[in-house]
Amino acid sequence: MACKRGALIVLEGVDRAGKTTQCTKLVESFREAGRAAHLMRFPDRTTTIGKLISSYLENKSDLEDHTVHLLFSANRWELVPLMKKKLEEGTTLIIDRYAFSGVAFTSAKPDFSIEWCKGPDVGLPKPDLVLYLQLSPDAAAQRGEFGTERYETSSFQQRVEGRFEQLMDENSVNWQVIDASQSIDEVHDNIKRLSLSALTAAEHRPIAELWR
Ligand code: NYM
Repeated sequence: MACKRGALIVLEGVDRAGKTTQCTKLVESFREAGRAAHLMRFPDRTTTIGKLISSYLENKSDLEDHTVHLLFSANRWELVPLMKKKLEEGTTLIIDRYAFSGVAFTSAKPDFSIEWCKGPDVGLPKPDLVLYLQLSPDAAAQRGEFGTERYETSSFQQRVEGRFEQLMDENSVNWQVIDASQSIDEVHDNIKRLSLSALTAAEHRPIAELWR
């Protein structure tokens, strides 16, 4: 590789753990430190596939469970050329949810195995770091009511949390667990430190493939 590549950093966690706030702060702090950084989120609701997903999440349409799983994955694959271009140009990508949410949410439904759910995402660009913002269901509840989107119930979120925990048992992915009950600034400081060291480690390594 001629120049240093950017790092692929993913934030995951149950709803209301603070992922979106922390992604925005992390991009700002990278830029302030003079490092190119770009924020992405999945689902990306702006594409044609993303609009189908958004309508499903807003309960405006119904989709068969396998079908919507494949659409979430397709929504990541359609952004892969852009992701690779940015990484190779030296831009660090900070991503709000990725394939781990895909697997955790679908496999929280009845009759879906983790193995089947991973299939369509095998080979995606592998994150250099996955930060899991951990927050107990009680602490999450104190942050306000759930919204009205699909999956936003405490019983479903608890099953999702269990699936994330199963995914974190695998050591092929660089998971780091962050206590999301701390203040916004404390969480940010932890995340920033881990992200900067992931960037240094990634700079001269080729982009790997997820779950392969
Ligand atoms: N979600 C997200 C999935 O079910 N599968 C996926 O692959 C991804 C990326 O969509 N409840 C779920 C998790 C969330 C919802 O919400 C997206 P938000 O607020 O846009 O992150």
